[in-house]
Amino acid sequence: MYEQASHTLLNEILSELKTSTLDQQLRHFYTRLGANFYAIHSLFKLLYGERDDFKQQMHSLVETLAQRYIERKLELRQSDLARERDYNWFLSQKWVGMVLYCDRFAGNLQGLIANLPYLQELGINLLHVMPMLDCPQDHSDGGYAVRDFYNIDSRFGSMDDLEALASTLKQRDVLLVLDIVVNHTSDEHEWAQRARRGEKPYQDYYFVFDDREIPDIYEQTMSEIFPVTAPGNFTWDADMGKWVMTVFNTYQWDLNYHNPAVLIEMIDIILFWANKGADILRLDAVAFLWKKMGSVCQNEREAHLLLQLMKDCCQVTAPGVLFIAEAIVAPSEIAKYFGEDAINAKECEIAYNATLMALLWDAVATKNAALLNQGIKSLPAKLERATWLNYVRCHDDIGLGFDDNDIRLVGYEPAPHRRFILDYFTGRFPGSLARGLPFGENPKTGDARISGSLASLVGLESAMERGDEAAIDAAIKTIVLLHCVILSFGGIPLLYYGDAIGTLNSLEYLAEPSKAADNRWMNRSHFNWVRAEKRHQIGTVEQRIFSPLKKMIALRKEISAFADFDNRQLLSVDVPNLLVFSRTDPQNSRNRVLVIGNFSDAAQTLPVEALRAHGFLLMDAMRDLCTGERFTVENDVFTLPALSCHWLTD
Ligand code: OTU
Repeated sequence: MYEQASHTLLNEILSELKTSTLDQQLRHFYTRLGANFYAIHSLFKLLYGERDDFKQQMHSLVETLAQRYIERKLELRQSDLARERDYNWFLSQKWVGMVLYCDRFAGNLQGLIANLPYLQELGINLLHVMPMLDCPQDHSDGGYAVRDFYNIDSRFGSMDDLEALASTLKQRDVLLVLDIVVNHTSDEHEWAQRARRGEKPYQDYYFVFDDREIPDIYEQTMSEIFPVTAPGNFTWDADMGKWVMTVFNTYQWDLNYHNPAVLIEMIDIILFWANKGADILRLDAVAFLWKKMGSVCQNEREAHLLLQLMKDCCQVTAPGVLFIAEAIVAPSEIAKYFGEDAINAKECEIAYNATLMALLWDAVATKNAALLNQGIKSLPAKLERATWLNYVRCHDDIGLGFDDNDIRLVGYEPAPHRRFILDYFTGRFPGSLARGLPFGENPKTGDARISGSLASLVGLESAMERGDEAAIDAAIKTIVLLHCVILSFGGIPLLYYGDAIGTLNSLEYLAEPSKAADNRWMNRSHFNWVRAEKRHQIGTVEQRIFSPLKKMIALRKEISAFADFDNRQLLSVDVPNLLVFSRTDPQNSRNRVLVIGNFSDAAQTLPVEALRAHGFLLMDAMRDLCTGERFTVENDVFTLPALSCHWLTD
């Protein structure tokens, strides 16, 4: 009955479309619409079925898909077809990513194009350029408070520059990742301006209330994201004379997806950027998409339905384009953003592995891998056609997003343990060389996160100041070790732009009033090209980081066991300082790599017996792929130097 209704509606929409777009080459569009329509219609009905204008909205959605398809360039359509045929293309080990701010890295988009050789020298072939859309000068949240979703901010260049970047990257086989800020707009966005002026249809794009009654109910269950700089979840707008929901900063208005017009606008924006040549779109703050009074307003079922809809719509118009879910949520929730069922409920093909990131930082502070091992064990299984974005550091703070239960399982108490991690990275813990700052400390909940650059957090800054060679060496080794793990774990490694040359905290932000209160800017420095030059000078700090990273990146691309096909096995070896896992080539099970990371600042021994139990025969010795040297067994033990990482094969 229902399927019949869906079919009739499809025919109705198609006949309308066909008359208006007769001459277009829409064969593939019709096939894909046919294949996805049932899902799109069902989801749309689940979310908006009760509305009188349901059918009209459905028409408008399909029209958007068709218009954006008509606009899609031939070369992008061809790439869609190729990716449909080779649908697991992004699971290959060949991809290695970097995320950067184009202005902070190279001035603007043209500067970025001119400086691509730096990335290519390192082996980067996936480039996430942080958001570049038009934002207010001051209230921009680093690009995440968008004023105009269809325009590049003049600070970065023009649309032509962006298109030039996209085509240059394409020629060089480098993937382009762009941001879509799906959850909110700037309060200077046209929709917000019109809402302010009292236009009801635009007030319906947001959550606006005359008084505190409903906001108070919402706030009983919602958490605060920026408790220091933007406490609460609502902001009084004096011009409008109403309260508006602002989960993040006070100038970021949350979009109301209870209104289908908002969803259709956002799908149009997604497809617009897909048509500009983005290979992958990073969907910001996806966990927050659906607000429901009485709930935490995160990870709601409807947020998943919205993402499924976005994905299905993208499948119709731009099927080659992938989504990254930016959902920095509990480990058990993250994998749900891949979709919970491979056929019916696809969402994002890629998700930030925020769990691994946090666990790695735990291992750095504790100098052992107990919680890291436990947390990896608890990582939920993911879909086959899905992969992690593995990262050490990014533009945001570090949330201690591991599971309390895992913390207990390794013998710590959650609250004091988190406190220790925070103290360690903010340098309050005796002996710690870390130079981070607490971010988002919330006295009501006791929560806090950490800001700071990778190099400063692992102690490089303090070590250099003291001229302490041993500490400098340990910091460099830690940086290499962390990258060694993300390069071999399974998934796409994503490097942060200054990390390959050991960029320290930057305090420039303190001089800018609009940034001074947000210490995440500590870790968003202007790329130092003078220091970058030193990467070629043997013995410099820069060279001691850059060279091994470059070498591991090149190696990773050659190791087919590092492709992500559910081919990682965590090996428990009973040495708490070590992380040990094996990666097996899905095509040839004899082709295996053993990854061993030692998080201790002392050498550790690993009894070979522990590896034999996992089928590594170690007849002779193993070869370390990174050094090319034999890794020999003496007295039945392997000796792992302090803070070392190894990729071994038999
Ligand atoms: C994202 O962040 C962006 O990465 C931040 O830079 C933005 O400020 C924010 O959205 C608002 O656009 O929403 O799902 O712990 O991890 O704010 C996670 C803070 C997000 C960030 C969180 C994150």
